[in-house]
Amino acid sequence: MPKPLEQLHESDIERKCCIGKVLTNSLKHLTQRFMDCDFEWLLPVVFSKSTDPLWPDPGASIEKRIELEIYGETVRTTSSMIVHKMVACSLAHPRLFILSPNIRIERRERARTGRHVYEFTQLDFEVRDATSKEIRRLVETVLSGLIGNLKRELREELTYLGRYHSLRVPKMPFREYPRRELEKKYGTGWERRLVSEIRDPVWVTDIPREFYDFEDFETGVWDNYDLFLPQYGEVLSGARREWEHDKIIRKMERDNGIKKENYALLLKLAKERRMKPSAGAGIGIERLVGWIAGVQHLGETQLFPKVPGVVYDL
Ligand code: ASN
Repeated sequence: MPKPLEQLHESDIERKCCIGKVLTNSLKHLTQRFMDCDFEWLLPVVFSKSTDPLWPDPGASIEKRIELEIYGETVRTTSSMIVHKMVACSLAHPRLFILSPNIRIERRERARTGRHVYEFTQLDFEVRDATSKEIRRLVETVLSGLIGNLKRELREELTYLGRYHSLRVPKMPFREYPRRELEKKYGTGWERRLVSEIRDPVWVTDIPREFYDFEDFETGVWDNYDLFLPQYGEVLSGARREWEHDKIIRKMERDNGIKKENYALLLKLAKERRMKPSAGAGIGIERLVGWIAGVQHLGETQLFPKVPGVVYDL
């Protein structure tokens, strides 16, 4: 289990500093690539009336949703900036990204999965009128470029972390697996099997989840995608989005437990036809860096670890 900074020995701190270098270089590379592709860089929000419901989502396991009152209004801490991204992309910036802190109070049983922390950062981005395929190609280019760059610039650190030789630049395009095929082959436990068998990042498409991902009501196919890393699992999820009012309403009503009043502005904009088609994704930074650095627990990528069920001083 990751320890807080003040309890680390010298060699642990040295390792932490190598991981820190991987983090800094990754953020530098990723943000630069997005800016090179004409994306605007937005600052994150922390409190608002609308945040990601994280429901229904096969991967979600939230112990507590944080709601509090400010100025006589109920607000929630950001679980993802999906609603803000869709609105910003429709009304202002056709290409945008954010380094967004997400708070997801995961069940404490997830302390030892090594793959969950209750505060993390997403590089979240959205592109007006984009197709899913365009987003996937963009991600592949950016990630392959990142690995190549880190192997050139951080040879010493990656060697210290034991990752220089095992980390390879993934070949493009990455393989794509429709979720239904994986279910046929491996059953409901497909995620674990897939992650243990792959040697390079792969896409999984058509995953039933939250109302904002596009679903073809005729075929029942979802136009969305997750990126899975060998051993580490899901590092990104994204989709083409819903933008039509009636469809969003239908999905919210179907999703038992979604409070429409929490999405009043999104629904109003959709009703007024001000929401536009877009597609995007969010990259989990700690998961990406954790895979690159080869950590046992994602808390190792954080100087102040946020392990489910554990609250340290800082
Ligand atoms: N960032 C994700 C997306 O763009 C949403 C999420 O984090 N749940 O689809």
